This record gives sequence, C-alpha cells and structure tokens, in this order.
Amino acid sequence: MTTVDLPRVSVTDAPLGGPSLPQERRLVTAIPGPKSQALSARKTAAVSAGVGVALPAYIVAAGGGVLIDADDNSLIDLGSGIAVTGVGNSAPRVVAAVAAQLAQFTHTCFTVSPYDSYIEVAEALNRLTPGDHLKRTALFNSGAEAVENAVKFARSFTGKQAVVAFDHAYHGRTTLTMALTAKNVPYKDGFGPFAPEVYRAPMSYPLRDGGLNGVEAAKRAILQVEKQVGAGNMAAMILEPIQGEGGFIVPAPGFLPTLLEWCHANNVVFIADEVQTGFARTGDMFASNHEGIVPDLIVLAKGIAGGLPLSAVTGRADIMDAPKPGGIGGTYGGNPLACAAALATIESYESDNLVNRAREIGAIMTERLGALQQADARIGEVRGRGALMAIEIVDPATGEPDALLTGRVAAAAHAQGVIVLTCGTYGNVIRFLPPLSIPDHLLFEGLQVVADALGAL
Ligand code: PLZ
Repeated sequence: MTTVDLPRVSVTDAPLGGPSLPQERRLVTAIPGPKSQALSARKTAAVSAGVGVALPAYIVAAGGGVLIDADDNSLIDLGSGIAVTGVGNSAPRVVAAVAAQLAQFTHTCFTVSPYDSYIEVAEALNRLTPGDHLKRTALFNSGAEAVENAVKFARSFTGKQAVVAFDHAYHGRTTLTMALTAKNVPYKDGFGPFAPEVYRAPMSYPLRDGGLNGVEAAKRAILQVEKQVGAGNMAAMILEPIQGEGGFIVPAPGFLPTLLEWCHANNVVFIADEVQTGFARTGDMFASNHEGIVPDLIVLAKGIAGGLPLSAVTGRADIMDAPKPGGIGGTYGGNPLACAAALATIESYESDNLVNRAREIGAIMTERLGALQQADARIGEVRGRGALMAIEIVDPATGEPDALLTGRVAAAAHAQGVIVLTCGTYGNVIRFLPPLSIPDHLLFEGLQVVADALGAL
C-alpha cells in the first residue's frame, strides 16, 4: 500500500477524500457490489431514467488517482469526472480555500452585491489565456451555459446571427448547444426543435478524411460555409481545438489557423471551446497554444475549479464589452465558493507545474498505448495530447469502427476496477483523462488492465 508521493501535493490535511487515500486498486466485491446495487435500485425509483450512469459503483471518497465506492472497492480513475478534477479530487488547496469561503459567505449574486474573487478569477483568466491583447471575462456555471453566452457576445458584437459548428462537435445539451452538438443519439434524439441559425461544416479528421492536410480540410469547410451560409450572415465559428465527445479528434496541422484567418478576414468571431481541453490537460495551459492560434473568445469550464461548478468566457475586450450593461448574467454565475475553488485550482496548475505533469502522463500513455497498437491491429489510431489521449478501435480488415468491441473493453476494465470512458461519433473510441494527481504506478496499472481487457476479447 502506497500513498501519493508527489511533492507538489500536500498529503496532510484531507480528512475525508483527497490524496491521503491509499493509492491502490482494490477489489473487495464484484463491481458494482451489493451496496452500489442497492443504490442503483433506489436511483431507478427516484431519478429520471434519462439520467444514465456509465459505471454504477457509487462513490464515497476520492483523491489522488482513486475513487472509493460504497463497497470499499478502490477504483483507478482514468476519467477525472470527464476532465474536471485535473488537480485531483478534494485537492488540499481547493478544500482549504472553499472551506474558508464557506465560513465567510456563500452567495450574494455578483450582479447584485459583488465581491473581489470574481474579479480575481477574471484577471487570472485574462492573463493565462492565449494572446496578450486586451481581454475581459464573464463567469457562468456550466460549459453549455458559457457556450451559449459566447454566442451571445458574438451576435451582439457583429450584429449577425448565423453560427457554424463542425462535424463530431460537442458543445452541450441546452437548446442552442444541442443544435451545435453534432451527434443525435443520445444528445438530441427526440428533443427538437433546435435553435435556428446553426450550420455545420466538415471537420479535419486525419484517420477518416482521405488524407486531406489541415489547409485542404479548412478550405473544404470554408467553401461549404461560403456557399451555404455566407460570411455576411455569420456571427461566429465555434470549434474544439481537439474534439472531446466526438472522439478526441486532433485536426491536421494548419486546419485551425486557416479557419481563424478566414474568420478575421470576414468579421466572424472565432470561438475556441476549450471546456474539455483547457487547463494543463493537453500539456499546455490551453490546446490552442499547440496550434499557435489566438482565439477571439475562449470557453472554459471543467478543469477550471477542481470540481466545483464554474465556467467562463474570456476574450477580446471589444467583443466582450459589446452587450449593454445587464445583458449578461445569471443568479449563480461566478458563485463565491466556485471562485475560491478556481483561484486555488489555478494556483495549483501554476505553482505545481501541472502542465509539465500532463506532459509526463502523456509520455507514459503515448509509449504504452503505442506499444499496444503495435501488438494489436484492432487499434486503428492512438491520438491526443498530454493527459488527453485515446485509442480508436476498428475492424482491422476494413478499418470500420468497432463500437461493440469498444464497449466490451470498457465494461471489462470497469469490472476490474478501472474507470475509462468511451466517446466518438461511432462509439469506438476509448479515452484516457487521468487526474494530473495520479501516481505513475496507478497509471501504468490502469493502462495494463485496459490492455489485458482488449487482449482477452
Ligand atoms: N463543450 C467541449 O466537452 C462537456 C459532456 C458529458 P457542460 N462534455 C461532457 C455529458 O454527457 O453531458 C462539454 C464539452 C465541450 C461543452 C461541454 C458542455 O459542458 O458543463 O456539461 O455543460
């Protein structure tokens, strides 16, 4: 039994969860065990059937690289609650900052009675995001809410309405963001009508777009947009620099810069949705940095606040200042507890050099998954950056996506106490999003469990 021995995380004062938990995979019962099964029965009776659960092991504590379930199983976390707990669960700095704020005041509504931590978060995001131009920030609660507001800023600034999103895109589940999201089941099916003035363009997907390079793929998208929408009607183009739910698709080099250039030439706001890729995850503070692009607006959430609900739009001051005072808001956006968590989280990314930790994790995953691909032709591609990596599983004879096998590998890993998530338009991608607080030995063990699961099928 070992504990996290990374010097950047204090292991002292985390009484419940946090990194003081033994850093081990431990199977006490079958997964899910009897207590989790009882909770599943209560869930079925009490919670909407529309709210699905990927792995019904109910969690009682978490920290470092593990989640402990109700039956005392210790599961290796390769998902971070979908890329949220980059700094780890109940990270000591976050716990201390939120506890202190909790004792001061819990809520005033910033647009009624403001407080300084909201401003401090805005200042930090203005400083950290790509580009050294004049910026402003506004805070919200969820990724989808921030995406919606990014579109509002773009429409207000340009006086235009149309928004272009891409194949395989995921931007949320609200009416506008459902329209932006590409995949029908489960996100959109039966939930229409969708918001109008949303159009779709073809993505750069190197494994599946016939070898187009980034510039060619961008020109294809631009041609379609010019013919079907018209720059004169377009407020914004939105995309994820690496697509998340769509399958961890890394566009070919040159795709993003070519689109950005076209947007700038046509008074179209370029919005980078870095909800999943942001905050050290990709081995840089933001994925846009890898491509050398400076988006007009950047949408942030997930990794921003160590697990508390917070999101943001940060970008060009002229765009962000376009709405009239009072045009942007919400009861909880930039809640003081979430702001306290964000400040502690951002401090951790910076002073613990978690960008570097993401690169180390990326090097381990690239090596391990690459070796697996060499040995197994069913892995069509290993891709991603830093601590955001995936394998795409295919039929080796045809290259066609193999969603069935993908689901079976994930289920087998779950049964062995490793939390991995699937994704992809075709459901054939296994993604790896470990918390940056995971110790190396758990990362190796988790990847080995997945390798063994694949090998046995
Ligand atoms: N933009 C790029 O990845 C959230 C969705 C989980 P919210 N992705 C996880 C699910 O099944 O609902 C996401 C994202 C990108 C926007 C969002 C939306 O963020 O905080 O879930 O609203």
